[in-house]
Amino acid sequence: EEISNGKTSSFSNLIPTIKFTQLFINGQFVDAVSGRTLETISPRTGEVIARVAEGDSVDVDLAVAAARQAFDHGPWPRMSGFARGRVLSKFADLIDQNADELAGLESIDAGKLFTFNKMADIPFAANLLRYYAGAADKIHGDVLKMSRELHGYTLLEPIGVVGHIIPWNFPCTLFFSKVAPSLAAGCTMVVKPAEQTPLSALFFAHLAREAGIPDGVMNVVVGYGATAGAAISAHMDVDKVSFTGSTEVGRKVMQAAALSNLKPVSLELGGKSPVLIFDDADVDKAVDLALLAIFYNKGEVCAAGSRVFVQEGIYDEFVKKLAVKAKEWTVGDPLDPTTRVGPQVNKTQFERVLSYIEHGKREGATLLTGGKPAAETGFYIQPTVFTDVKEDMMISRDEIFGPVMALMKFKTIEEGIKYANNTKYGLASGIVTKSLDIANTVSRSIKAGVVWINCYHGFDIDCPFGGYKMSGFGKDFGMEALHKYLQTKAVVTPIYNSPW
Ligand code: TXE
Repeated sequence: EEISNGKTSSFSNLIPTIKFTQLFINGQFVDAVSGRTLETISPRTGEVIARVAEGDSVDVDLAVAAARQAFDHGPWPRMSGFARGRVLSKFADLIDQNADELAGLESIDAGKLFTFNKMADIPFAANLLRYYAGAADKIHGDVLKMSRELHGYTLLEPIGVVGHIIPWNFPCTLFFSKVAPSLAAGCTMVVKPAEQTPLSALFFAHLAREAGIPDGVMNVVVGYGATAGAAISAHMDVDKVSFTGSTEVGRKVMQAAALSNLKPVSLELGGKSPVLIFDDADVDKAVDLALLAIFYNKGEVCAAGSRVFVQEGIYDEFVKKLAVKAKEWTVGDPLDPTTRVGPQVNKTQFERVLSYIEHGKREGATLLTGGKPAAETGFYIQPTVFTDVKEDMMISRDEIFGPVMALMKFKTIEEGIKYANNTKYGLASGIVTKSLDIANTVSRSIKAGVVWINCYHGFDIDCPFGGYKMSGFGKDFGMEALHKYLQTKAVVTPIYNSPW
């Protein structure tokens, strides 16, 4: 059967051949036991680009068994941290060497910008591996100050078999934000990429094998959430689940963990992050920042600055300039280096975002720019800005996960803080001001896992990222992420020959 990869594009030379479409279990690419496949569809064209093996609970069982064997009896948790680090460094080099192919896969599968991805996401993934490679031989416990004649120390041991459940908006970065620290810790794992974007994860499986990661250590099972994903979170032999996705599914993952073996979970969930722009801000810079906050990665970012609050003194000027500058965010083929906004990941998300836009209109918000699909084919939406948004409107409460900004006005600092915190979420936030007093006060008052002052999307490898409130708990990135995959064992022995 003919599979179109949208090769009609003028950038078709950037489209890679798809080499890996099977599950990766115990070091081998294999079909699903059921023999079933699922279609992965290009958001650029709406066409099927590949059929990929569709794993379910039976395949998860096989992958968990392989990971269990590799953890209990294999070399990975037993080798020195230094030796594991060397393998991770090699894995990182292989990612760099395959940057073009990986960026191409991410463009056709997830609609991500080729040029940006090659310059940012792919090197970031490689550097995540290098960061944790450097940490792998520095994992150690403490010597304890015991109050009696006892000698005590702690060991930090790998937690065991980890299940990683990954969404489709950053298939590469989020894969390595979880896989890299857990590999460094000495864990083994089953990774389930999102069913919408399985291609890069399978390519990573191939590179892991090339790098020398032993069989069974890193298994990749493609499949749907309700089958493969649910099987991971309910599995009696999975020791920890790290999940990124919707708040709704996060709740299910935690429930499944509680009802099975009480495995610890970490959840990185949705957001409705505020950007507060104060009267003393440079308006042009503030406009650019607000546009980046919401339109970066077509608004499919958990940390997107989707609620923008502008203080009344500069509000009118801000809105005027925003309407002009929003047009600089050109929508188009993600393979085209001049494109700034690619297509939404799939038809479901495309329709969901459009239905929120309709809600916004019906609820009485004013459409400043955008508001419609941006092309005949593919899942493109015009960057959209609503003004006159009220706090109780759906477009200011729900995570839309698309290029839709809700703009509001505020008077005092206290009012700004109150608006910013009026959400069930608490993932990220931004402040634009020249005043150190305002920056300090507001950053301590906002209930969110990160506050970006005079910048937005300031992610970095050493900077812990994760939510407050219903945006979840547990951090990705930084040394905190490594500790999610370790557990502490206390070892105690008497100094003198006493039974206690
Ligand atoms: O997410 P899901 P969806 C938000 C965003 C988006 C909405 C819906 O608002 O519009 O969620 O997206 C797996 N047990 N975010 O439906 O379903 C699924 O297969 C175990 C924010 O795509 O949460 C995929 O691998 N796993 C977010 C992963 O969960 C299950 C990124 C995420 O998919 C499962 C994505 C189950 N019962 C969406 N059901 C962020 N925080 O960045 C699904 N999955």
